[in-house]
Amino acid sequence: MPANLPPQFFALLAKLKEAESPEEKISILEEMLAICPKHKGTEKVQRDLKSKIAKLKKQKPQKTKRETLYSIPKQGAGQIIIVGPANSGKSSLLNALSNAKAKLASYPFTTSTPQPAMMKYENILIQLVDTPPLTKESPGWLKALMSAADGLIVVFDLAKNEITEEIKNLKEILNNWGLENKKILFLGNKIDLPKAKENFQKLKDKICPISAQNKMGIEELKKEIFNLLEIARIYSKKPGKEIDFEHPFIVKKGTKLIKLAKEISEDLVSSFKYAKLFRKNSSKVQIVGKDYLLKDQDIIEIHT
Ligand SMILES: Nc1nc2c(ncn2[C@@H]2O[C@H](COP(=O)(O)OP(=O)(O)OP(=O)(O)O)[C@@H](O)[C@H]2O)c(=O)[nH]1
Ligand SMILES: [Mg+2]
Repeated sequence: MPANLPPQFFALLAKLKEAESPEEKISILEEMLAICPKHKGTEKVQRDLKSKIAKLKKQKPQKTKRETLYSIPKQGAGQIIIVGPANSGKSSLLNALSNAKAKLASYPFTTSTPQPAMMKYENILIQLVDTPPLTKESPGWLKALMSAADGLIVVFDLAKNEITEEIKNLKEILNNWGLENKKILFLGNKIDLPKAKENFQKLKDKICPISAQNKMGIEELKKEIFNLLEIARIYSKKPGKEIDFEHPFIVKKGTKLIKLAKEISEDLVSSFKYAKLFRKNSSKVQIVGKDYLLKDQDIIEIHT
């Protein structure tokens, strides 16, 4: 029985060859296993992947340093770190956006280690990481995690009396840590509370109101998170074949078509002649070249 592996599987295979650390290899292999279709034809592939993961896990040296212990390997289409003051609702937000069941409580430092979870946005998964409260005294691993991330969500408790002060303090930490130019979404949580509504009216800072508890603004937020990443989902089509809308390639918005061709297969770079560009729900077909800049939801059929 043919395995019918999706194109993203082969892109990950290429990435695996370049991966150096066991952690990176495990993360790629786990992603390959996750997207591998589950049927009889792929049983051997699945077995091989599982055995490679098990072998690498055994090989992994015992880590003692917190810095490395708390690094989270990236998964999915992008990694977003959720940060903010104590009790602002970071864990509640993680739970509202994903299937995670992070512990919530009205006392501070309920979360003491980073907790990753996957958020589904349409046909892709985006990794979110919940973290302990962010203060000037936060440990180095949190700064490292934030620096390496593709984007940040900063959550404030809008119902707090000192909200303006808290926003100012947090922005200061981001500046001091050299993170002010990262892609950041500022959120004001607990808008379900009257006090929060009152504070929000007076705020001058650009902040998006939500309620993690009542799920207000959560669906819109998922789209905002996707937009923050500035990525594009590209579907590769083979002449005469069905389009696989479930396994898009993920590239940075505006990536040149030839770069994607290289990711699909090195051979395509030299043999590339032109590509047909289709759009969902449109019968229009455009002919594009190597330098075409990819947009979200482009359907590409490469001709050699
Ligand atoms: N009214 C209201 N309460 C909320 C909302 N989101 C969270 N809470 C409450 O606020 C408290 C803190 O929520 P958490 O999600 O644990 O906050 P956190 O930021 O993860 O807290 P730490 O991990 O300690 O930093 C809990 O009692 C939650 O039930 C919200 O949207 N509205
Ligand atoms: Mg928490």
